Amino acid sequence: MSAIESVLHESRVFPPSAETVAKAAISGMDAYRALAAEAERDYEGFWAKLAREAVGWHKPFSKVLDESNAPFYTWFEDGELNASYNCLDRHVEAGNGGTVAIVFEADDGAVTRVTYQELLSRVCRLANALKKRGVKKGDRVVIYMPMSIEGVVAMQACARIGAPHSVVFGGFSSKSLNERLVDVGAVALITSDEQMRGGKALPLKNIADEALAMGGCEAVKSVIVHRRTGGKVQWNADRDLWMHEITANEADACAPEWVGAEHPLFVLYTSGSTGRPKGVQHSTGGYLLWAAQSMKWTFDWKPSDVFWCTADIGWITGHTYIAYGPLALGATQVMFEGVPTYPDGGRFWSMIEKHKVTVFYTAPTAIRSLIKIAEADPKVHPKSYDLSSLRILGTVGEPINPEAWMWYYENVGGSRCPIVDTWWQTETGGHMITPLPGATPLVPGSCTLPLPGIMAAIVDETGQDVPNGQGGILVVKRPWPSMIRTIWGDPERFKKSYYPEELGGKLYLAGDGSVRDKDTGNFTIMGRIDDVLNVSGHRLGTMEIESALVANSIVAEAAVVGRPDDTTGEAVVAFVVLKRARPAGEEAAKLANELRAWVGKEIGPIAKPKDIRFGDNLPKTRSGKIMRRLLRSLAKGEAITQDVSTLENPAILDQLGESL
Ligand code: 6R9
Repeated sequence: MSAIESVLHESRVFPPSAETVAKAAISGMDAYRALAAEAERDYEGFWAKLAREAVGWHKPFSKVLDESNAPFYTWFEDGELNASYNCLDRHVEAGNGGTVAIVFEADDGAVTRVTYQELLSRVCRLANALKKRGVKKGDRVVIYMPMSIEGVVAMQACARIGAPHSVVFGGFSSKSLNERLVDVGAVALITSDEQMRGGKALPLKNIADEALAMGGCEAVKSVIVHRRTGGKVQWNADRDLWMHEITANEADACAPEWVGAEHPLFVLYTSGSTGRPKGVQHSTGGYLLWAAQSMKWTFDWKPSDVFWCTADIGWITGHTYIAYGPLALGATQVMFEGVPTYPDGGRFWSMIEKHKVTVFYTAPTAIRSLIKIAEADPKVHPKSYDLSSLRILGTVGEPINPEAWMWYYENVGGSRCPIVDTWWQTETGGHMITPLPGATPLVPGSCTLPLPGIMAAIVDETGQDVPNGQGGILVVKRPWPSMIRTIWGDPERFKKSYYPEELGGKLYLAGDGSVRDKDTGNFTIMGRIDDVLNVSGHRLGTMEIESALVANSIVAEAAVVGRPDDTTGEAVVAFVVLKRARPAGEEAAKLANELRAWVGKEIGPIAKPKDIRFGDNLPKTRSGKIMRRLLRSLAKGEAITQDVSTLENPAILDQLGESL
């Protein structure tokens, strides 16, 4: 039975305990329904009230939602604010400067704590140093850094001077970094000498040098380097600057640059259904509002909490639930540099114990890999640690299979902590569909119900509502404050991708399939309906990987599909036709490894195909279209039962069915 079918037949329900309900801010389903009804009744009033409460405005807004240039919606447009002021100064001014903002644990276990007061000083120093190098409001700064306090400081410093940042995940290759530097038109790059993960050093600065040398990014005048390991780096004295040197003599204060609510806070690249990644542009006001509010609601956040989100700052989850949401609330959070399996598979559990984490937010892929390790070795089983500090668990990034959910619930949460399975996307800015810990009855594998104010629905290919129990396309019917504003430099692509004419042009198309339960209306996500794969919670476009493969001089043609995988959710399978004869045996294995390494270089290690199959050709219709559904069956090792009568070359299926 597939995971989806088992969720549809899932009969286990876990209502929150009376104690959890009693202590929660949104207490019980009636409280949830009342908020949702308020949003239905007076949509703009609902959001305006939240925006006044959750955000500190330098100049209050008078307009709420403007739909006149749909789908380029604007929110709170005439209001002015600064995200960094909201995340730092506000807490210091309220007398909470001594509260620990970040408890940072390095790969080797060293712990550093930074208070709000210290964080503010560090952000101001870097902001001043950036200004001195000519970086000003509206200029873009690319950040290519490991998980570090300095990474958050860099993001906040950009926000402070109104320079939109674009964080590039440290696992991306020089080519991917170059493409993003060029596309966003960066004037500065902030990086580190090296990144430490699992005891290994990765030379970020060298990769950054390579990216800059590829050209097209001559606008980058300064490269600011954070010294993490002291490892050897190349130095270009005209361009490179040590972060510790340029911040040493700067002032601890830097007046925040007040920006309009619609001023872009950041651009974050994500994969779509074409070969070119999309620069998702977010606003300042609407984004910050939802980062704070969704953090408060979904995690039922309280000042006494120790929050830990394990995502990387290179992804949206690390933006909203590390760099902005927790700081906007004045929370104390744990931040981790390393990997969950180093020095052993008990690292997460020992860190929860050590730092007395109360709210823990991670990805299904991490849980699945830790289940395997824990079940094989009792020493690193969560039951061998004191996890009694935990009160809420969360997951994000991909569907969680009910068995992994149950394991997480019982072994990590001690059958006492609600699990919030949060469905959302880079484009949505924050949580969209998720249980509320003190209200929603939990169903393993279901993200349950939309947050108040989020008008999620399921429609057919023409945009008509489908009844509960019937699968369809997940859409959002009304704009919401933290939504994507446009694709950087490509408004037409924004319109076509997210507000397609086929659905009537007014529905936000998420790109996921979903179904709602007949009785509860709970949503279950069935995965992407476009050419996007989800490998370990990372979004990868099949076209991007295909373009990378055909860029290799020995490859004539390539087609990439996903295959279900027990640990990573989906795995990348590539079908490749070479310009030379189809290789076999050892030669095939050697070439497959070369191509894997090639994709790692072109995009990054996360995109490496798990399985490569060579053929003399690809299965094509007489009109030359690659039949991907056949490739998906072959990738899974299934017998072909589909109609192949339109296939030009049926014999090819036998060849492509063979794994190496
Ligand atoms: C936050 C994030 C978005 C895609 C999304 C969907 C999948 C995310 C999920 C989930 C099922 C969940 N996804 N959360 N699927 N249940 N709780 O992951 O953003 O990297 O843009 O990915 O991830 O397919 O469309 P992003």
